[in-house]
Amino acid sequence: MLCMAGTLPAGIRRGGISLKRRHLLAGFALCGAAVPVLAQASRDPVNSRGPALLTVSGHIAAGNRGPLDPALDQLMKKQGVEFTRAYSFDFAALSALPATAIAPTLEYDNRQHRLTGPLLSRVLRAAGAQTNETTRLLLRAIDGYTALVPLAEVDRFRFIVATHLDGQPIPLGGLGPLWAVYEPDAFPEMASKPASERFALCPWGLYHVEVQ
Ligand SMILES: Nc1nc2c(c(=O)[nH]1)N[C@H]1C(S)=C(S)[C@@H](COP(=O)(O)O)O[C@H]1N2
Ligand SMILES: [Mo]
Repeated sequence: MLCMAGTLPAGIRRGGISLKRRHLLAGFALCGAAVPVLAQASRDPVNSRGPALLTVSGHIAAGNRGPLDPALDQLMKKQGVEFTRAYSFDFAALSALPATAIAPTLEYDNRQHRLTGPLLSRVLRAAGAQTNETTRLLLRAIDGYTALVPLAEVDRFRFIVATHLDGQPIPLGGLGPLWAVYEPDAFPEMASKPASERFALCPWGLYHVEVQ
């Protein structure tokens, strides 16, 4: 549509702009009452929460949200997720946990990139996960990709929940906003695999973890 605007006669473009201005002014008039509400929201820790980016369910303590809502939790419902309680993190909650940095060579461009975020085991602790030596984690991504990883491996390979790639938040539509990832280069048995096989346990677009 932007390209098409460039082909319109100048008069029509100006008309478009003034229409937008009218629209904006009308918007301001209507928004008068909303301003105090916005101000209140930014002071209220509950209402100022960002969207949940990661939900942890399964063997956990009380959690911080209710059961899966089959009406409104559509993506999880479609992907067969079920829970009666869960703990969800927004971006701020994940960023508030101590961050670890890794520098794996990525298979996509064969280059080293810096990834930072909390250790997955630290995230699980914050979620109240109840774990033992037989615990496995089902890591689930937005596109339905899943990886089942023993907690022992998550600890040994120091998996992180990456929130930043080369210092920038990771886009949805790219590898983010969260990526369960480790540094294969740091482990001889992984580094010896071809680059295309080192990241099979690393769902990008991670949004759900089931503690089994
Ligand atoms: N969300 C998501 N993560 C994923 C995958 C995927 O299909 N979706 N594929 C996995 C596999 S098998 C590998 S080898 C690497 C690279 O796969 P990709 O090219 O599909 O990203 O990412 C892993 N993580
Ligand atoms: Mo793969």
